[in-house]
Amino acid sequence: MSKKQTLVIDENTEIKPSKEFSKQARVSSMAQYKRMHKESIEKPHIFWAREAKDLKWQKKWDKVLDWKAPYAEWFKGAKLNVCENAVDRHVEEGRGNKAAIIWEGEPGDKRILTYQQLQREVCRMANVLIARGVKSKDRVLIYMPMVPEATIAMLACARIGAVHSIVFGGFSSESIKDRLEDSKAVAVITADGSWRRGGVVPLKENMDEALKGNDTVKSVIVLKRCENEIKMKKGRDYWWHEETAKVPATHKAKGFSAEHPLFILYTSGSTGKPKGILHTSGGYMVGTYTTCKYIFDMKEDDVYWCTADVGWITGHSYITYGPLLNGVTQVMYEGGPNYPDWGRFWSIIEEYGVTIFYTAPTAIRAFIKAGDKFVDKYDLSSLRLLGTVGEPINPAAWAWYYEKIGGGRCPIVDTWWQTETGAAMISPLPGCTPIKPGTATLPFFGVDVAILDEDGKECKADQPGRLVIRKPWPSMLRTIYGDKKRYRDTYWSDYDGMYTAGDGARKDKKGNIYIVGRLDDVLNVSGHRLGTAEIESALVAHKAVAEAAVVGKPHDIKGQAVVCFVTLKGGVKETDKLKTELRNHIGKVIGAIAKPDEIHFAPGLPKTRSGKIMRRLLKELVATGKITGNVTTLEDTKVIDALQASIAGTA
Ligand code: 6R9
Repeated sequence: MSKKQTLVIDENTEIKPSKEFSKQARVSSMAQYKRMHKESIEKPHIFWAREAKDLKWQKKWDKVLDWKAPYAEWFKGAKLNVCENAVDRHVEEGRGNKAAIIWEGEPGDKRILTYQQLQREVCRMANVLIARGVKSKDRVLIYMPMVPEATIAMLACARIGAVHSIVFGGFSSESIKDRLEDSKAVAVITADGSWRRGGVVPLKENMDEALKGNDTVKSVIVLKRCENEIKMKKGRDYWWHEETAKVPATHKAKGFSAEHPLFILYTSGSTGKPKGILHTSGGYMVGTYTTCKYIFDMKEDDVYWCTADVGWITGHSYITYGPLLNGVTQVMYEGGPNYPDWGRFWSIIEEYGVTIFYTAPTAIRAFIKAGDKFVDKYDLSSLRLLGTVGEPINPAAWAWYYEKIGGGRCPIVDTWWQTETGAAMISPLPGCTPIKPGTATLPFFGVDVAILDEDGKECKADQPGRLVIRKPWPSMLRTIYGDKKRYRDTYWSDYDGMYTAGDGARKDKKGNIYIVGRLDDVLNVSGHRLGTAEIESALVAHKAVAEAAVVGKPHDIKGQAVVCFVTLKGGVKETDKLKTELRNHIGKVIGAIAKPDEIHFAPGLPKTRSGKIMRRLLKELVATGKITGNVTTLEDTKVIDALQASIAGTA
């Protein structure tokens, strides 16, 4: 054990960046960070114009920001092509033969795509989409495994001005169906299947089910990945390899306006229906580019790896767009972290010499549980910077990540952000910010963050409140697709002209921000957002269920586990078989990630006299096994005894 590893890390540990790291970083002192942050808040037009100059604009903007709360226009009047910036620009600048994507499939197959090859593949797919009649602003639904073609599909849409909407490969047919209906997609890009922990996820079969009764989708492009048996519908379904063979590998990237829609990504909110978060081109491009440059300190020689899936916002901003806009080499991996064993990630880092590694706290906790022996076999000395995202990281996991993976030498950037924010908002800058377990530390450039109490007053140090952003930022969401009212009501109605994140937070005396967790009915399970209302509506759609309430319970590895309380219809028997059926039913309606950890049958749910389910009591019950909180507003106190007995397993 090295000397560094004897350091005891707890929540009070503060680690300053090393001199070596600071020296080579873009921002190397707190004074420089403060100066730049001040300028970015007070003179956003100057700050962002300077950052945007690194990128290629077919026509320059007339105005950096036009803000009529809650609607922002960034880089107004400009014309650009995001795909041209992520791909062609690097070929033009001499990076044509540099590896853009080093990919490893779960079964062990490997591929490297240079920037030039990526350009040719993207152009081919752009030409295929055009040939299939896809036009600017048309929506294209992508349901793909973690293969380079997922990135190629996204970039091809961006190139022709079509709007991609990715559905995570773990979501079910019914989830796809909802998203197809809401976005009125005209085309779909998918694959026969996807490898996951040695098995095949039947993507095309799920898609076929989702497309039943659909009349907007005219063509489905299918990548051959697992060679599993699938059906191809004549006149609708086309093979990726056949279509791309028919078209040229060149395509001229046209400029689109800066506010041209780039993608829709659905995320969970506090009601049953997922929200289609809409992001646009110019601001999102500048936001993802700039955060990668400063937070991940991306340099020409870096080998960067983000372990997210392109189906989530992290995969959009920090696999597809940000890293490619910065022209780095990145690693992409298809499968599970424990396939064939828990050493897979570390073997990939050793093999490709990964320098920057970005993952989620839930993965870190799972690695700790699996044991150090899986890490010890590998040489991780290429790493120089680590990142986390998705949920608060507990000090024990932080300490293990810092010492065991980072060898006590790599800064950790704990990045707080959301599907809605498009890019990281609160994070250390690795060359200057002192890092501390459990805090995402300070706001990024252009981010004016505050923690407010219910009356809109700023909270004092250490007092928890609601996290808000007081000024617009380039990569912010522009609306909820097709629902402006919901956009205003959800994000902009709590405090005048300010964005409400839905998270509770507190600031310490030094200004470090600690995220306490969601204030709404959104769960964070293994870093994935799930709405309790979505799971409840899936449950009550089952013929045996009369009523259901879903709450989160603290979980060592996942962060939160899903716990359901279910009241059955009269005459239905409470059996274990039915519990299994309900679990599978949720899996079918939403996707496997939503399958609950516990289902409890309850003769009744605790309700207020006005009929509202008192979730706070259920939360307390699952966390502690008891209900001690105020129950005076409860309609029927007898249900409490029954619930406590059911949790204790004595019912
Ligand atoms: C990027 C992403 C957003 C919610 C967010 C918050 C939680 C994300 C975090 C974090 C503490 C961090 N969250 N990063 N909490 N520390 N570094 O995860 O987007 O899927 O939309 O989730 O995740 O609660 O509000 P998304």
